[in-house]
Amino acid sequence: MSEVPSHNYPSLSDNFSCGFVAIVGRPNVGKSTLMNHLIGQKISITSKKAQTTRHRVNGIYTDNEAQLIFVDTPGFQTYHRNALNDRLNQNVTEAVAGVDVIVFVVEALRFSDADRKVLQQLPQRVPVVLVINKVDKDKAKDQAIMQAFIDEVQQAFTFAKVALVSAKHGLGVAQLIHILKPMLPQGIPLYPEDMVTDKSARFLAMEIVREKLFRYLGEELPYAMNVEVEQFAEEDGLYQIYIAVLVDKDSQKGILIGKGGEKLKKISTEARLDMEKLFETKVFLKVWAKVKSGWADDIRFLRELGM
Ligand SMILES: Nc1nc2c(ncn2[C@@H]2O[C@H](COP(=O)(O)OP(=O)(O)OP(=O)(O)O)[C@@H](O)[C@H]2O)c(=O)[nH]1
Ligand SMILES: [Mg+2]
Repeated sequence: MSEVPSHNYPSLSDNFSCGFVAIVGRPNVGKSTLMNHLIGQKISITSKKAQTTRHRVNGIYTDNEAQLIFVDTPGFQTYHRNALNDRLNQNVTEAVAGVDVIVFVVEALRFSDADRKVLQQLPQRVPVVLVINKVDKDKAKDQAIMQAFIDEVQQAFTFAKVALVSAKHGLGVAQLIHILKPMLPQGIPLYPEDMVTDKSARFLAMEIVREKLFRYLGEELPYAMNVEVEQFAEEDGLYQIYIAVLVDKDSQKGILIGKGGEKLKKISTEARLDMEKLFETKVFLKVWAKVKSGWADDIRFLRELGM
């Protein structure tokens, strides 16, 4: 954090705080859904499938007391080893290294070895807030069952605080911000107050297309694909975006395009609507399929994609 004294900035209160909060947890516990609700905009993609998030995404929350810079991370992958998973895990380790607070997310009434392994990766000196998500689930409404669950998780680790939320419904999210604020160092904001992410529109466009692949294609396929922005231009308030979906084989290309081109059309329309909402402008979007085999095991190629 910057050490610049706050009295250089007369418009800010003397005890303004600003800091980084990493959101970590095993795949699919709701980390990205939580971050989107914390900052009030959908900048991190979500889906029912594990390992939706591949990149670190910063979401920025600012009010008149504090600026919280949330770092959404890929779900920590403990089972399968390949170049992509190693890179995802490395992303998580790097993301937690310099933060002020860690938010460790678990799913209500599910605490598995995969969750425990994430806890073992966390650095020693950073305070960790336990966030129990998905408390809207029916079983979680039983107080005795929930208390037993909280006790079980707390036995595995010494948490600084505990919060119960339903990220999907926005429950407990304001309370979580309230818990986090006093845990941050005092300092001036690093970003302008109206900025919600440090990611470019180009990156967000790519992520939105990836989300639609996760939502509209079968179980395995989205993992065998990646997305590349070939062109991104802005003219007279219109965004013109050309995006290639990289697949391993011709057969996958066929599934992506679908009968009569319908699947790809659906993906492209849904993505465009999301982009228009996020960018608050008209978008012309062209999405097409491109065969590039073996990308998930090619470290050099992952680097080219910025992963
Ligand atoms: N019932 C319920 N479902 C939720 C809640 N929060 C998230 N989900 C669902 O859980 C699934 C995973 O959500 P994500 O936010 O993508 O999870 P993630 O932890 O970011 O997943 P990865 O990026 O793959 O590690 C989605 O289907 C969400 O809609 C919640 O509070 N209640
Ligand atoms: Mg995610």
